[in-house]
Amino acid sequence: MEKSKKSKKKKKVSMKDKYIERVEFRIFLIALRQRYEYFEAFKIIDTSGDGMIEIQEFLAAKDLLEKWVGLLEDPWAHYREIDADGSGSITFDEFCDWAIKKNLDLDKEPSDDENDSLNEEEELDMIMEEEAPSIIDPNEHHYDDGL
Ligand SMILES: [Ca+2]
Ligand SMILES: [Ca+2]
Repeated sequence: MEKSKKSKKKKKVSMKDKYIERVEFRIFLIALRQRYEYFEAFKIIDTSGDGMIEIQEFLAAKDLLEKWVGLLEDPWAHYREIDADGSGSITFDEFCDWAIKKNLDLDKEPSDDENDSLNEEEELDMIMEEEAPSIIDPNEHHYDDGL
């Protein structure tokens, strides 16, 4: 029986690339989390659930919005500002653009729970610690004779 030497093609990835991947993944997680929080906020304001915030919904959510961004002296002006394309309704993308511009901090939500000990950074670190071994370990080659 002849064993032909198969030339195994293994992806060579330098540690440097791995590191960049890790950093990018982290940024991705932060962005994803932020967008998720904005989406949750958007859903609360969009009471009709049609994926758009109309002026009535915006005005009804004024108190909530003021918790996030401070006093809205002229809600109509803010509404027009968020409705960037002037369509008369606010889409999630428009809401996101505005929220990012305002650096909306949704952690200001009413919660008297002062002792949630983990901040966002620490939570993400924990996620990364769990993910890291399988992503990073260069000695792991489980893909030998697959395919
Ligand atoms: Ca709506
Ligand atoms: Ca619009």
